[in-house]
Amino acid sequence: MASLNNPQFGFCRDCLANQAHEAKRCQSCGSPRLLRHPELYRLGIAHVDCDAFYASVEKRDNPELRNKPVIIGGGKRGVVSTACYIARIHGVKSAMPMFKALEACPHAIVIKPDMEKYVRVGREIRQMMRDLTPLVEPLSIDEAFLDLSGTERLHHDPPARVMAQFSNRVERELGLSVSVGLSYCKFLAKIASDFEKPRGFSIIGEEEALTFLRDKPVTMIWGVGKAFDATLERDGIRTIGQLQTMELGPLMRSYGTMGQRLYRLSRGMDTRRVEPEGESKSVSAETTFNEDISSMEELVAILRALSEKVSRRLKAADIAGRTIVLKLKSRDFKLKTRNRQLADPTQLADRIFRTGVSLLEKEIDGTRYRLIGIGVSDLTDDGRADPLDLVDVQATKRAVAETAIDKLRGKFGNQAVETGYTFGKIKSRAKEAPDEID
Ligand code: TTP
Ligand code: MG
Ligand code: MG
Repeated sequence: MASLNNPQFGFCRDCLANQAHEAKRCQSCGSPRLLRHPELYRLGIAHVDCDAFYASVEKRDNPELRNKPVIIGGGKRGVVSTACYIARIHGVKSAMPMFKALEACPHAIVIKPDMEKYVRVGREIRQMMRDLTPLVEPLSIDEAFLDLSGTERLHHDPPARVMAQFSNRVERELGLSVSVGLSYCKFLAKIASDFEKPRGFSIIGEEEALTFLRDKPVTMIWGVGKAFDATLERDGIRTIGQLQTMELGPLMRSYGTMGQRLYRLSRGMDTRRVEPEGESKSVSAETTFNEDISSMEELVAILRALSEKVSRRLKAADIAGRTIVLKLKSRDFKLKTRNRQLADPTQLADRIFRTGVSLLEKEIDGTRYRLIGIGVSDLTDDGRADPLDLVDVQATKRAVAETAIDKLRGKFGNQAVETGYTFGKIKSRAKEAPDEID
């Protein structure tokens, strides 16, 4: 039947059966969740975002919470991290002060965030994404872009069907729901995923992009935050449709490079690629001194503390990186960066530090430095970090020691253990005292 290949007829999100005509419900399973779109089988860029992520994880793990309003938050800042969709009906929102949230929804159950658990679940979801394509670009703990264009032969299915199966798999295997946006570019895929949350699947095609965007607020454009929105308001620009009527030259004269972005995105022109993790991001720490420093000994002590800070962040996010980057700024504000690639990704302070020291050694020539920083890039979370070194027994011993120190710090706090490098050395010169390191 030719009609089955006609995207207008679409398929059922629940049982994936092709639909033979424009019925309201699936002809096989009766589900109303049908996907139809003229470009259904041509679009390959998806954005996935979990629904009420932290709250959904807690509900999954405690079924008694299922039909109750749940707020995740509290802790030091006393704000809402997220609220389940039941609590949202009462007006509870992310970032709201907890007392306000409880005014709006007094019977809500408040749960402290369990970040370790959410990071773990986020990784499980990401792994399922990577089963579909290597081109997965995480944006945060609960969302990512996927580029599925060109995977049709691998999956024997177009991206739309692959993504529907993906969201079913996450529900079945992880007990969580996601919303999917499918388009031809990142900008519109991200907008689409937010469209019919929760359990949504929205499609924005190339043909409809201009019309779709016309009446939307300029704040929908990536990069237009509060301050820039105020600038645009001052200039009388409120909708994306207005930008569609403006030429590139005047926009760039008024807003510089941002003008170019306004010009392109307002017209649905977005050629940004989906960049898999590790290509552009890094984790780093740096410090500026009160007085410039030229001595190796003092710089090494600071480098150790910074390496530990970077390592703590990597460990907390459960990621590792392969390239170590040393950054130095001299008294005359000249910036130097030096980097070295390791054989395996690391998250160990010891390896970051030792690599940093070997890079630093070559830069000690009497130059007075005002800033030092150390970072790790080429990030990955694939679990291949820091294999025990069979050749360098000392390195293995240090790695084991570091794991033990981490455990102590986990129990007694970061100040419980100071290493020989940092002990008592950095308090005088560094602007940020080492005990400020989180
Ligand atoms: P979001 O994806 O923005 O929100 P969400 O998943 O809770 O809900 P939605 O269905 O609208 O996507 O953020 C993901 C998680 O990040 C969220 O569950 C909690 C955390 N978070 C905060 O801690 N503070 C915040 O202000 C926001 C927005 C999110
Ligand atoms: Mg979310
Ligand atoms: Mg999100």
